[in-house]
Amino acid sequence: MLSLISGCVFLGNIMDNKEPRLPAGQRLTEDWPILHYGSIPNINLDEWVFNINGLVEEPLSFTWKDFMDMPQTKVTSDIHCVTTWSKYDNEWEGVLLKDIFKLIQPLNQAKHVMFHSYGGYTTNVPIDDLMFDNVLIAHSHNGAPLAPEHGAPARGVVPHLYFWKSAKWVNGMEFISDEIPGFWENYGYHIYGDPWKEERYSSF
Ligand SMILES: Nc1nc2c(c(=O)[nH]1)N[C@H]1C(S)=C(S)[C@@H](COP(=O)(O)O)O[C@H]1N2
Ligand SMILES: [Mo]
Repeated sequence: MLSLISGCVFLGNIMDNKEPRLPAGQRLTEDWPILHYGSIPNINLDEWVFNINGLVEEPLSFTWKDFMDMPQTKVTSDIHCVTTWSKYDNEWEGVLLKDIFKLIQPLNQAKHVMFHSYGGYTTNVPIDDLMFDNVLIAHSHNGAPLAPEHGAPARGVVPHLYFWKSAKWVNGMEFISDEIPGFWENYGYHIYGDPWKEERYSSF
């Protein structure tokens, strides 16, 4: 009798989940693979700068001190990489894009952002996707500063899209009107990249 009751509760929980935690075509990994094109840039914190420009009222640049003086937030999310590995429960710390948006005024025609990185990497994300509560520019992962190979001193983190949208060694956001492809998007990755829809590669 007791086991029947707990069985019912368990079933109820499963049915409350709209989707499984692991998206289709992904497998879980415990370690953290390192993936990037090109070499790891050497970035001096004294020279680090984050530039916000393009279709905004006033361009803005942060130094490392400006960035660390902004409200700091910790958020936990899962990573889903297009190469099929996923990693659960990553605690990121840094500045929410929501908080950055309080300091800037995108022009009406601005609909997308191109993230730019030291080394030349780029990736495009719609502005609306940056307003989620867990999208940030992170400097730490699971309580430790990011390692150089994972994007130190700071990287974008856009957890609801495949991980190529999370630019390592990030140094700016350019506001643009059109959905212009970034680096991997130009090489055939999907323009948007929703792991729940398996938007891995573009169809054209
Ligand atoms: N600057 C930069 N950022 C990047 C990349 C890159 O080549 N350069 N690769 C992307 C891809 S394809 C993935 S899967 C993740 C990998 O991040 P990780 O090495 O920390 O796991 O970084 C993304 N951000
Ligand atoms: Mo990737």
